[in-house]
Amino acid sequence: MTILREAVRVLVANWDGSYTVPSRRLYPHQWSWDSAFIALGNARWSPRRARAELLSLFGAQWRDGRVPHIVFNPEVPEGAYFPGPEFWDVRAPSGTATSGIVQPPVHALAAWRVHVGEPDPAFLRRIYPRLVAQQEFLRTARRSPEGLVSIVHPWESGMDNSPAWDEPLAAVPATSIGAQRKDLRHVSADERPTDRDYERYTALARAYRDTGYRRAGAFAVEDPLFNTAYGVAEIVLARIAKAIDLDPEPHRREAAAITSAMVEHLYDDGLFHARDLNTGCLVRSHSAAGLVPLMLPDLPREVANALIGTALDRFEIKSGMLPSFAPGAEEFDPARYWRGPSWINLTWLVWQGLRHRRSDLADLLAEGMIGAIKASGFREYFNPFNLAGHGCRDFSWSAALILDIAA
Ligand code: 2M8
Repeated sequence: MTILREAVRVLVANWDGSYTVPSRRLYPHQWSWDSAFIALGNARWSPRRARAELLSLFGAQWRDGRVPHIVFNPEVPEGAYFPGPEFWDVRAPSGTATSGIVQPPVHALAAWRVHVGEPDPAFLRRIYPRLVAQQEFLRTARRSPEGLVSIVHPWESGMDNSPAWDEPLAAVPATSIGAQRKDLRHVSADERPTDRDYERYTALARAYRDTGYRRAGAFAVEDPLFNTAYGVAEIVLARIAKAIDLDPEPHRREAAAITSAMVEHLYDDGLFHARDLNTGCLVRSHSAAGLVPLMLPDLPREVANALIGTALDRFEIKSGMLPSFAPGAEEFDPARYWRGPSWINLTWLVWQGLRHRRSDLADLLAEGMIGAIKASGFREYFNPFNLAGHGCRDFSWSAALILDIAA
């Protein structure tokens, strides 16, 4: 099948020797959750490369267990990406320059799938303590009184300019960044966050940096996608622990605790929502992040059924496409980044959640993802109605996850 050969071509072209860049020009370093999705795809044709991808990312893990959202390649000129290493001004114990924030912890799931594809207990033994430390960081540094994990920057959600962040971000004072943005050299301004968004992203990151990456600034939310990733990681860590003769029970208990805390505090009226820690209130938006908890196997049946109803009614997934924000909502924009377009990784997460609940709908999403790529190539995101491609071309996780879906 040509599309699969093409997917491998994209991943080979974006490989940098021990990891894969998300895209050559727009994102020329290693990104945390991108590497997990890329490993999932690489597992289908080169398990060795998949293992290397994850081990190289965890090579930049901090002493406190955090896995930075960007690991900078010292050979890429400072001016190639903003904000670069000089802005973040921090190094991992390995000596590599990194950012100081994190991304959704989907890595345990990737590590487990890589192992299932080609069993390698030595790899599992090597990565398990690192995955545990990643969770431990979130549990200790980011745990809220409700038992949920919080994020301190929209970049940590992976869904940077989602309309869900408009309200909590409004509390962040914007500071001018001049003409430092590099993304607009590669992608049209209509498809990216606004300058105002960037002023706030930069102000928030600077404030966090100035506390030694310890204390949250004006943005602190509990995000359903992030908490689901955390919970799924515990479920998978239980499997990994069992496979290497360790006790799976603590992981099972943690997964159960996070599932019930999410249902209690983040669920309302057919969708999970983020909760703003500064106001204590739910941010009632229409983000598809609220459907990702379908991945949690112990979700109460009535909650799972209500989410599926929402996916059908408000997100119109019968079309085969999952918009990142509900099309009927005022803020919806089919072409602007995380404000409406369909993304392969987000769709993949919901697809995972539907596979064992409604395989008919999961199949529709799989066909939709393959159809979008056939129509427009391995683009970063897609208009959910006419499948027009947006953002950069030859985007790694779009290629990687197609390999996983088609396998
Ligand atoms: C996007 O985020 C980066 C900042 O981390 C950016 O806009 O420069 C997001 O789509 C994020 O989820 C993704 O990991 C990253 C690289 O693909 O790009």
